[in-house]
Amino acid sequence: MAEPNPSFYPPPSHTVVGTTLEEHILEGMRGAPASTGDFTSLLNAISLAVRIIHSRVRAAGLAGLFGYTGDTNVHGEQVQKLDEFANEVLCTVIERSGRCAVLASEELAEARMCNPDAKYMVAFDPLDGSSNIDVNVSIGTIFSIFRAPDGSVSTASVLRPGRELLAAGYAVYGSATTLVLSTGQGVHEFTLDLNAGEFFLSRPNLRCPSRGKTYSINEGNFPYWTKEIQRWSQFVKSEDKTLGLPMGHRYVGSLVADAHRTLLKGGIFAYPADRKNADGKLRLLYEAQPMAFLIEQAGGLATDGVREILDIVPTDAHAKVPLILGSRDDVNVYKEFLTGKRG
Ligand code: P6P
Repeated sequence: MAEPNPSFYPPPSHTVVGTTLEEHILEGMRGAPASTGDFTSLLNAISLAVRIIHSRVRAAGLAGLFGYTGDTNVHGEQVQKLDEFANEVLCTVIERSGRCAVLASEELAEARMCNPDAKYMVAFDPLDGSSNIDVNVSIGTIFSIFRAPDGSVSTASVLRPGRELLAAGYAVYGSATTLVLSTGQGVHEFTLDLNAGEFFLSRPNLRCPSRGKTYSINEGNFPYWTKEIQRWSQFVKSEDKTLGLPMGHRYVGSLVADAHRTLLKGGIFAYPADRKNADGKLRLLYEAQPMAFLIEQAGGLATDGVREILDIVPTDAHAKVPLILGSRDDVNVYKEFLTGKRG
């Protein structure tokens, strides 16, 4: 029998039952002041939604769920049937949990009040990477959890800097369905056991290497970038073995897939501003903030090129921001090109 993969924790063959997502959360909450179980219930609700979305994504082709609904969302983008389904599932499960005061979604024009007495607020991109749905390339769900303000709460309450996040995570619907989560105590990966229908801890304490071998950016936007970003793009493709150049290019076109690879292997992901998207394409509240929280928890960096993502306050639920994240050394080199210190 092949030796168990040492990167799994602990090797599945050496255990009867692994650590479930709920056990991991409860272990992290043990002794936490005033832990009432609401946070665990909310994360369990999100886990349930991810498992439901997983099952539909897997069967989308047979369930006639590929393609478009014919509607366009608040961003003028055509809504894919699976986008709408994923949004409905998350909104329903999170609202029913009774643990959420305000929810914000890429697929909702405005943030939505739920239980005004609840302690938490949730922002999510229900199905990131829609353009890849019909071609069977990895897509994902991204979410983040804030504490609701004491006293009166409104839909604007969710417009907070990422520094205030309590938790963030994403699911990758790939060759396996994995859920990567941080509650502020490191980053941990859970893998869905299809037979048990449960997420089990597969890789705890993920760390982003201080530098990596790949850069991830849509090179098709080269003509629209500033000169500084064009110079950085040419630098990472230049040949200099002492600097480990050229870097390899990897770009899936799903933020979740590109960010997950960058977190695990190191390197840099960049979706900068350009002449087509003056503020970048990715949304601050439910894409950049959760990814920045996770990459920083794993020892990496996340910036808009000048400011750290977690320091930026969203002006509205769908505000966009340039997003550059990954290994500290690689992100700092990018920033040096952007500020003219290099190049
Ligand atoms: P482009 C997917 O549509 C998405 O929102 C992110 O998941 C991804 O990183 C980005 O857009 C890809 O955009 O312009 O390269 O296709």
